[in-house]
Amino acid sequence: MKPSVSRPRAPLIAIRSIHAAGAFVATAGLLSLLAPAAHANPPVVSGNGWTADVIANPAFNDDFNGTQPDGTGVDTTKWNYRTDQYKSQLNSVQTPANVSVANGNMIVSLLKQDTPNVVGPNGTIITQHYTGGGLISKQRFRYGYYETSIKINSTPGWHSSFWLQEGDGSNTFTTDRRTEIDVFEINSASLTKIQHNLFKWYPPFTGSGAGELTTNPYVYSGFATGQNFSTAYHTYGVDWEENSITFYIDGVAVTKSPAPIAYPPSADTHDPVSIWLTDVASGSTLPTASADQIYFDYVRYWQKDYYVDYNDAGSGYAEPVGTWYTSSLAGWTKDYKTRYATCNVGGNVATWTPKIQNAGNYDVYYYNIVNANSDSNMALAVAGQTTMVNGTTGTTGWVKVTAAPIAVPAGTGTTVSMTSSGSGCARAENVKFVRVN
Ligand SMILES: [Ca+2]
Ligand SMILES: [Ca+2]
Repeated sequence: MKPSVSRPRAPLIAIRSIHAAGAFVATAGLLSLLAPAAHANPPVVSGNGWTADVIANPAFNDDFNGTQPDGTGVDTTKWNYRTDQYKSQLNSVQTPANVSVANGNMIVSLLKQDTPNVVGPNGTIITQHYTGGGLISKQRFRYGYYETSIKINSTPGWHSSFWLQEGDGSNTFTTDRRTEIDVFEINSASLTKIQHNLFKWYPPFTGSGAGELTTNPYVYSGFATGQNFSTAYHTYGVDWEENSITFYIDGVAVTKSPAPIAYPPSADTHDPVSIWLTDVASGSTLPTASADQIYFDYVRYWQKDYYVDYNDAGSGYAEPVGTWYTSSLAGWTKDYKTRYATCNVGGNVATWTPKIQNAGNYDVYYYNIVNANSDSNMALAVAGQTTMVNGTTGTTGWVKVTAAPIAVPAGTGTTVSMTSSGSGCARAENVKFVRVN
């Protein structure tokens, strides 16, 4: 259950206005438009773990201050470039040359510029007449609060977006993508309209758009904000929790009622996703200007809870003792299965070790896969406490294995260890550390 949501705090950050001024006073003289957008921290809900230390320490951050002494240069340790050339509805080729960093902004240039010899529909060779671009984070993330501040381009024909999906930018429609969260999409032919989406993708990917389920969890277009998003910076955010999603504009929740959107892991894969900051020529309206630009002031991701799922490569899950197999029993998220050790053998061990960014007090949960032949007496040990869990009764789901919140240091010093009893099949899937205070 989620406590009732209070409005997120929106303190003004001094450095934010400096960047905005630096970017635009010199180039456009639009001083009257430079009032900095409110900088919204993660949505503060009393007691839900968004503590001051977590808010002060984003898990991912780029202020776009450059890698060079003059403040230019994309930090390619953090980012891949979007470089796709064609898909349905895509009218531009994306190039690294269109992406730059200057004056505290990441800038995507949108150009009327021919690219010949592009492989188009059904293998035909076409010429694309526009170029766009964007950045895709090399790191992937899951639950938490994501936010960027953007001044949208003003001329029609372009599709700007801050979105979350698997992929490295070379192909928008990768075959291993599943979860897509569009924090916003703006078609610059309609600069007062904004769209938010959750999409679920599943194989087979036989063509552009194929594989998308017809019933998407959430698509909403056209928030009537009464403002033109291209005239000033605005912040766009999403709070992705295990069971829900809330979208924000300028720190205000804008999710269509009822909010937040129910989005449980039983309904989708909830795969870790990369952050995409992109602008491309797309749709039926072709660009009318020969050049335009979009400005991204910063992007941040805050994390308060930690999940160690065996499906996530490098998550910290291990099977140090015994022989383990993949089970046909469903797991924590849709479509993924679980693990089990040789049945009726005691002493099999699975471990989960999160990489904790911020020391604090956490509740720890084990995902219990209930089945008639599961282990009836698994020992879940963490931080000197051991809790016995029965896998034969009740409902598959989270079981708290800490009587009270435990103090967890930063780093990888805290491990949850599960040991089989010898009665039934011990099962392993996921453990979570939920920040309490
Ligand atoms: Ca900046
Ligand atoms: Ca899993």
